[in-house]
Amino acid sequence: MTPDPTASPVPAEIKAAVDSADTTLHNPRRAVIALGSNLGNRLETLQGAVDLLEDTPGVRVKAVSAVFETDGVGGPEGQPSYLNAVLVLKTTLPPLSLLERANAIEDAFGRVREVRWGPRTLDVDIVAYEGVEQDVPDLVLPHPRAHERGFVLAPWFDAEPEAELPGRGRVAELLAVVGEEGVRRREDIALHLPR
Ligand code: PH2
Ligand code: MG
Ligand code: MG
Repeated sequence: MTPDPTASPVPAEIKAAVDSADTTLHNPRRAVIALGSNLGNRLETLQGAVDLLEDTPGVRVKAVSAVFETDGVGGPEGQPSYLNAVLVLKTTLPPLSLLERANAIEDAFGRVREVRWGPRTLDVDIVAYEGVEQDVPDLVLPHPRAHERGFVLAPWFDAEPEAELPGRGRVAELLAVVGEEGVRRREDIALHLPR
């Protein structure tokens, strides 16, 4: 069927309403995810999270950092050390849909929500989503503590040396300020991109 050239275009306000009701975006956006685990088989869990993210419709994992062994920051004294890594994604999911998926992946690995900053099988945090800066109850973007956490900045710098944290500046500079104490790159283990 050929389009009727005399048909009226969709009014802008209707278009806007349809777009905001849609759960997907048309252009993929760049998102940065931090993974952390300090209970159970930490490496297997992190790889499982990478695989489940890649299996998500509307998500492609574009880059995976090296794995870092890191001392626990905050939380109970003497909690076991973490494995941390950072992923760069392209996604057509809007931020809150990506967050829902991140939470579902944590649940799939038996995450129990108890002590704040306490030990966990899996933590999947959205560190940044394009240049978005927002402060809404469920999701603050960028992650409000990313700029001061070596366990996020060191793997992010590894995955994306030129990266910028929206509103905070270059990851390389933030990492130089924070330093790498308590953050050790593990040369003996690695995560891989699915397929
Ligand atoms: N996550 C926390 C609290 N403390 N410490 C390290 N080393 N790595 C983490 O991923 C981490 C933490 C809360 O999300
Ligand atoms: Mg976290
Ligand atoms: Mg979290």
